[in-house]
Amino acid sequence: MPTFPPLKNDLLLRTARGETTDRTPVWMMRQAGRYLPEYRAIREDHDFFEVVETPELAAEVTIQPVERFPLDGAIIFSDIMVVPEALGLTVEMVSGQGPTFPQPLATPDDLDRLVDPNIDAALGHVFDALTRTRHELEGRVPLIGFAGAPWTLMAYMVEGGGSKSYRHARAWLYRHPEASKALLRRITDVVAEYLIGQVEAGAQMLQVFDSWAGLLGPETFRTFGLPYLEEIAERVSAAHPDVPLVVFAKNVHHGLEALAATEYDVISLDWTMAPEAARHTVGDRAVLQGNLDPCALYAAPEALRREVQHMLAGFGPHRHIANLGHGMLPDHDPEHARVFVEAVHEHSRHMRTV
Ligand code: 1CP
Repeated sequence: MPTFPPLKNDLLLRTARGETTDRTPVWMMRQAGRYLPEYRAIREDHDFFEVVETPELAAEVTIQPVERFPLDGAIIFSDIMVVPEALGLTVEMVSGQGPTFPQPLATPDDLDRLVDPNIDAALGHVFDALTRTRHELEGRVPLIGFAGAPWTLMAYMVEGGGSKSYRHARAWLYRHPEASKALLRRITDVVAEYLIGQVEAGAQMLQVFDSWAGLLGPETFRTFGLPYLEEIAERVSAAHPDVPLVVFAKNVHHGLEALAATEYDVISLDWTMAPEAARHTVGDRAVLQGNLDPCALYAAPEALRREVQHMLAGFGPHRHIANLGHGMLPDHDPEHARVFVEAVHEHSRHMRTV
């Protein structure tokens, strides 16, 4: 493994490991990206995948929010779609629409179009971006790596892009259960190896995004979601037991207890979940992350500060990483992101003194 500058702020990692700290760490999902003018300036000259595939640009964009706000983590600038690409599918980033697959998986026969990738060849650009970013961060904050969860990636690969209901992908689970499992298995193998490679390239914490897990029912989640999430955590923690693992299974109210029994150290909650109830369900088996409604960032600063205070009170001072309940939105005002981050600093210190 390469050697890197020593970490000056390890609040995020210590909290993820369950240690008590004198302030709640904070970062924001999708903290780099379109709401930042400095990101849009780079995108004027470079298309999305060019930024992702050029380590200098990816590092610059990853660090932009860290330069601007007192954050406790940096998440590598990339996308969950790099894994379907590595598996041989073409992904286009259509402006205003997000990722699009010109030839999605229509029938089980299409699984023959997938390739078994050489991870270093297919995803080496992400590893290079991580190594470069880790150096350029100079130990300011830990670097977070990530991947999409198997079900969420399958949803895009079958549907062909973003969708409200992902009905084609969900239809597969009932019409082609064995082919669905074969697909999920192939994605799982790549994601596990990819995440292990990310640690070896410099990632200090890893998050698995199951953004569309909430479209599954309790039983379909237990069959097509959870086992693959579990296996990823087992394989990554066997290789790197000290690297905290975070799972974000959006809207999976029914699955918190099962997630708490896995190797994930941190469970990231969306804003529809009550922190007190989640704490009651998971007990001390996991650290919680989240979960301010991203739309609270549209509120006036005073109202936003009250929302942050209320959220922090719900989680309590320990075993909590402050974050949003989902990602930043492209029309968010960066100054309101600042209010969010600074309010976490202020109120979480205050909570420990009263
Ligand atoms: O034009 C642009 O600049 C593209 C916008 C954009 C950005 C900035 C996309 C397209 N992806 C990203 C970066 C990205 N994606 C990051 C790194 C930035 C950071 O967090 O700071 C991360 C972690 C992701 C992860 C991601 N991509 C997820 C999981 C998290 C979530 O939001 O649920 C998902 C579902 C995607 C797919 C995706 N990529 C891009 C868009 C617009 C979407 C969503 C499409 C949809 O609504 O289905």
